[in-house]
Amino acid sequence: VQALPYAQRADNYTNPAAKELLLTMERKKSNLSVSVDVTKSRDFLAIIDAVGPYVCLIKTHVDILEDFDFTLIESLQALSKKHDFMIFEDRKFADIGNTVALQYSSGVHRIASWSQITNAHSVPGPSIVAGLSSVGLPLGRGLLLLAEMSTAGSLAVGRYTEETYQMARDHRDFVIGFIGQRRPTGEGGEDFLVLTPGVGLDVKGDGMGQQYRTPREVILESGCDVIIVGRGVYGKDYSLTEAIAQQAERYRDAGWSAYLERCKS
Ligand code: UP6
Repeated sequence: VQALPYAQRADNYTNPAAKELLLTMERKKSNLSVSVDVTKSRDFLAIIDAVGPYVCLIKTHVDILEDFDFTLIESLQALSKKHDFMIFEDRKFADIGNTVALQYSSGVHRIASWSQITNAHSVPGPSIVAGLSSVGLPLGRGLLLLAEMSTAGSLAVGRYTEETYQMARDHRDFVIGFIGQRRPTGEGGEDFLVLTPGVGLDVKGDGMGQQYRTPREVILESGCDVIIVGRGVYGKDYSLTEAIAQQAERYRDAGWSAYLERCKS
């Protein structure tokens, strides 16, 4: 699977969000997702407008925004049209089916109404997929399961990770892949998307448990599909939009050249 071009893999999915992501990656020649973890709407939109040309996917944590209101979602959707990227709310659901269905559909954020892709921890077992699927599947949304984490000492290893892969195989209509650090082994030939956070070109960690690997390690050596980069792209001064755009371009180029090399192998 990993040697195939992204666009060709779109046919391996019935889920519309998975197909659209793979086709967007090919169209934009980008396997970069920027994670926009800032607290002010103004910075949030400025960063997205700056990195938009270089990304296939914008990853959000809308619960971080201190001035969130729903009109922000309209602005985000306008930028998604302008720059041709998809939207992934990194909500990391982790509760019983009934509760996650409510958290996904309702509340202040109404995530299911705008986020084409979201994710969940597998810790509650398959009922979390059933709960989220009851809301997301009719809307054509896709779910990623957290199979592994980038943090030092993560408990998502070994049997937990393997059982997470199995949960995904049992729900291929809605579960389109994983947040993880490598392509699953022991696959039954299924195609899954692997989106990988903990990516940085300049530093190895953040002093709070985060661990960074390079785009080349992630895409070429570990067979993952999308690099997710946050602070490596926008640093600490969000007003430097030109520098932010340049960093996004640098990560886009690093991710894409690793992918082209992988297609040759
Ligand atoms: N994230 C990780 N590691 C995981 C799962 N998710 O870092 O295993 C998310 C974080 C953050 C982003 O919640 O939004 O990816 C990484 O940001 P950074 O590049 O600034 O470290």
